[in-house]
Amino acid sequence: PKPIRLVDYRPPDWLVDTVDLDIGLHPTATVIRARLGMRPNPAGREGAPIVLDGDELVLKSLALDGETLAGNAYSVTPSSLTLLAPPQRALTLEIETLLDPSANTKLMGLYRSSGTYCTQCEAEGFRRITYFPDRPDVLAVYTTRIEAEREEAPVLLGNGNKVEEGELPGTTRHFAVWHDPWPKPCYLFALVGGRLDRVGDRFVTATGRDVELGIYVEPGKAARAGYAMDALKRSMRWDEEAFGCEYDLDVFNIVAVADFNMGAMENKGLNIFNDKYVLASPETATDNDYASIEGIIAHEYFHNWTGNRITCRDWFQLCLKEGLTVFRDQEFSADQRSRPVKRIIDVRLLKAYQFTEDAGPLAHPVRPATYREINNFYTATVYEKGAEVVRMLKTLLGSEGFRNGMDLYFERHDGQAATIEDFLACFADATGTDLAQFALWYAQSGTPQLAITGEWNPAERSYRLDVEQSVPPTPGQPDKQPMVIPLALGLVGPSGEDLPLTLADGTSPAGGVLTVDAPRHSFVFRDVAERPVPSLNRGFAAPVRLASNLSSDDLVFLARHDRDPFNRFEAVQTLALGYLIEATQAVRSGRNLPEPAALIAAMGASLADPALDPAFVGQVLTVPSESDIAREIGRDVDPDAVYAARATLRRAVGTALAEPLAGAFERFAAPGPYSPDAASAGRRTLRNTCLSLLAEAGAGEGVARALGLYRAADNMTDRLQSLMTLCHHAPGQRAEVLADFYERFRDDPLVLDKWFGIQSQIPEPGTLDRVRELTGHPAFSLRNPNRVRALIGSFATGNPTQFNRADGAGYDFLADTVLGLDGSNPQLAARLLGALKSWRVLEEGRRGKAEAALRRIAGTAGLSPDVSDIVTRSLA
Ligand code: HT7
Ligand code: ZN
Repeated sequence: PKPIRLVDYRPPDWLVDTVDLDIGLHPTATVIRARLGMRPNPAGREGAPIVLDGDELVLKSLALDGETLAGNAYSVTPSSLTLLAPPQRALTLEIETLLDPSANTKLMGLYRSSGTYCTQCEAEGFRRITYFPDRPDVLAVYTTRIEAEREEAPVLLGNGNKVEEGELPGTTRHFAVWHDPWPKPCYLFALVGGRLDRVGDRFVTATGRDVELGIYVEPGKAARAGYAMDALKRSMRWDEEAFGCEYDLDVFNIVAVADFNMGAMENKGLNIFNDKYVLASPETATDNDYASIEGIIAHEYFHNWTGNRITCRDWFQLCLKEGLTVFRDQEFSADQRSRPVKRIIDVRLLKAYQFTEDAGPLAHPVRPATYREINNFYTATVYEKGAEVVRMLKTLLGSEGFRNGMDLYFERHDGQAATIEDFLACFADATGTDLAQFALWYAQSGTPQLAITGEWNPAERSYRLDVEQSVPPTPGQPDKQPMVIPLALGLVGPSGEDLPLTLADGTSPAGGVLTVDAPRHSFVFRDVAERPVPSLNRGFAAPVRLASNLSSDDLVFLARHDRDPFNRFEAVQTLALGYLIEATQAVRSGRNLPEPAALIAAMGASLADPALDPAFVGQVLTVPSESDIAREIGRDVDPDAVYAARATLRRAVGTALAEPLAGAFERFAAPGPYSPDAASAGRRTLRNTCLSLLAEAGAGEGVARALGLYRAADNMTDRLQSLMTLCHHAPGQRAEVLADFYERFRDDPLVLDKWFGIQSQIPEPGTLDRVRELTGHPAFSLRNPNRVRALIGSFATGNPTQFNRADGAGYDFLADTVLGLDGSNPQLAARLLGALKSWRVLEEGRRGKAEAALRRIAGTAGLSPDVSDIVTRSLA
């Protein structure tokens, strides 16, 4: 297909004001009758035909203002229905289509998940239900009548409020009618029909509106929806308090389904979720699962204002709703939990996924200028970097300026389909700030680099910071302009206190934030009597790569004294990365590995500091991942050498700190029954991190302790972490504990996913064979995306040595899987293929094998647009 370009945007020629749907659910022959109230768009082309999108539809009938249309009045292609010469006035179009939801394996449009009828319309799934102008700038009011066998689908749900329901006399069928008063684009349409259990609650909004809340799950699973409901109510209250956003319908429903391509979907008043992000009990969900549920429930709920009430003009503006809503969910979780730890976790993810994407062939701007397949742009760049851009706006404008800009955005654009320009104009107008250069964050891809040199001048009692910025070339963007980068910093004095920041002209940077907007700056601070250590990019205020002249001693100092917790953590990570890069080189050249004494001392100091939050210490003790190290090395990467260096460091830490690690493991044992709160989860993170280091080092009875923890565990966090530790460091015990785990949870799909995932991540030569064998396990299915991601996705992204086997067998396996999956679920296939995006950083031998696997895919006939787009860009 031809690329779609942002510059070619044209308003729609025809608008749809009302959509009345009458849907007769049937497993293989669902009938959709759509009545569209349409009119010519004054902003469109005069006399234009009506062109509607369609995909895999069977057209049964078509009528205009009640009259069946003659065959020569319209034309149908596999992707469109065109009324060639419609009257240029308001009109009603009636379209009848026929679908087979059971055959819909793409999980887009109307499909069945474990027998439940459900829909997924973002981005372009509504055209798989009926012919429609499937673009987000066509907003309509929907009324949906759903009819089904009562036995098969006693629960019938739609967008908005339920206005009618009843039986069909003399039949076994029943119906419900839902009306959504808020105009919306068709990607927010949803319906559900099935045999589901319900957990109910209510919420009274700030202005006293009573909202009925429902979470619908597979029969027998209602007891596991309590945490999601609690998270929902907390989200609703938080959005009122933090952003003044109140819910606007009488009902808010969530439905959990087992087969879902992504995490969840924010359909108006009827969110549909991957059940992984709804269902939780102490025995089946880890602390991370609980945190994800809280974050995703909040994210989808927050879309009600940022995405639904104000939507996107076109799909290039995806970050308008996604980046902003990720920022909002991150802030929510930071308020519910530890803010510093939440920031550390978010930055780890940002670096792992977005920095990697930005450094490879799939790099694209936060707002892309062109795409071939929009499904491939639900990326870490659009979501996570998009959120960082919003965070920078807040840093630059201050809390009050940011809130004023948001208030103006809600006021000015409610009910509209907006653009990034509209969004930025609200902040510019609310604060009187020129944001023209800042807007480059949306247009230029690549992670900016800051090179910073600091020098203290004792004679002049001044401190100078020389700052240079550059943005690396990325696909289609060889040359870049300088960005606006908020540089949050402090100068930490010898006794650990922040020195006053006074620039040479006597002013102080507001909030300790310097604005870097030119290729080079020199900032001189005066009245600096003693040599400070600069704490740079505090809180990771800007998503940049930083190189500075800080010494190892400076980093150790910051790790102990910086009042910014993020930078205390980051100082240890920087020390660790420096060591790991050197150690990787030493492994490759057969030299002795360096001594990580300073790093171990810094980690030991954190472990010994009773004032620190255990969750924070757990993060400090978590050394950078193999992928982090590979990304920092950036070229000619040998994943085996990276693994060896990292394992050596972990062994050194486990050996040197055996006593305090074992002490912390004992000290932070749970005082009572399991609770998913952040403080309790933090204690478990720390204990399990200690355990894993001890087991790696063969010290402090790590393996015996892990076995004890596995057997006694009353919760999934401890059970899974100890299982992983045993699988990695106690091969003798592996078979027994894996079998035990399987027997305990064989009937629980979400937990079985964890069992598949753990095995695929064992860093041993036998793992690929094991993964292949597991694809033949009776519980494995290519039809369930969670299962595919658990086994094959975790192998490709969570097992660097085995996926990147020197013989290329890991790449071949992935290529076979992608090709095997492409026909049934192209979206999932394309996502899996993303695991090969960093192939160019590999050493020559592996690089050649990865390229061969990509070329084999590229040379296969009949690829989906999804896979074809990823493979083409990966090889470009
Ligand atoms: N807005 C939702 C995106 C989504 C999606 C996109 C393409 C294909 C399937 C999908 N399911 C959900 C989710 C979100 O970001 O909130
Ligand atoms: Zn979203």
